[in-house]
Amino acid sequence: GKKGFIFDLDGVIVDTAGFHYLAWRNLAHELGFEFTEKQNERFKGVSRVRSLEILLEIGDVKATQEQKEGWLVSKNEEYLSYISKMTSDDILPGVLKVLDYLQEKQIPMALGSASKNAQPILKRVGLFDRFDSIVDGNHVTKAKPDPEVFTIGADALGVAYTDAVVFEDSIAGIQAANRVDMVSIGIGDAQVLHEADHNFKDFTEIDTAFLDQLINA
Ligand code: B16
Ligand code: MG
Repeated sequence: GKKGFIFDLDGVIVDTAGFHYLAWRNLAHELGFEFTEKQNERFKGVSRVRSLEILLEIGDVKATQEQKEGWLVSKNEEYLSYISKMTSDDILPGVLKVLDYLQEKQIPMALGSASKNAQPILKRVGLFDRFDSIVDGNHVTKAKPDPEVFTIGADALGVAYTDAVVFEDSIAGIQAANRVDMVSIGIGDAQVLHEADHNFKDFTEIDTAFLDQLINA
């Protein structure tokens, strides 16, 4: 059937994973513990609320609901201050070429992100108008590895789940795509994302021959 392509945002289209990490690490320091980049792997693709729970587990911090809500707000404010400085230069290498090629081939495209900040980020980097559908943290009730964010996207594009191709940088996101038999493409460390159907370090490694192969499969 007709193929549709679905892109995760953080770590796939833009390099905001580093901003999330900085903001969570600063909160950890405030609470008196260390938070490493390796530990941050588990935060990718995970909702803001769940991320805080994991962070507090790591630091063995007990907190009231009120404290947690305050930290969620201050973390997001710090994150928003980082993304307010983003420009189209923050689009990850190779991404525009792939989007251009798929657009030229008239392939429907959706965004499938856990982030509640997806829309302002897309606007800042000038990609808001490039997607036929934008599904983000404001639209889903179940977080990755639940496939909801991708199934809503495929439904919006009018393609069967088995005809959807998903680009993801997180373990949870790859698992979400695999659960409904979408074609999963891991962007990043192939060892971390070994459950993906295909792996690439970044979009510069993806050529038009590979895209044609996906389109015509
Ligand atoms: P926000 P993605 C995810 O975006 C990030 O990978 C994850 O680290 C973050 O906690 C989550 O969005 C929520 O983001 O705090 O902006 O709502 O990778 O699914 O595009
Ligand atoms: Mg991501």
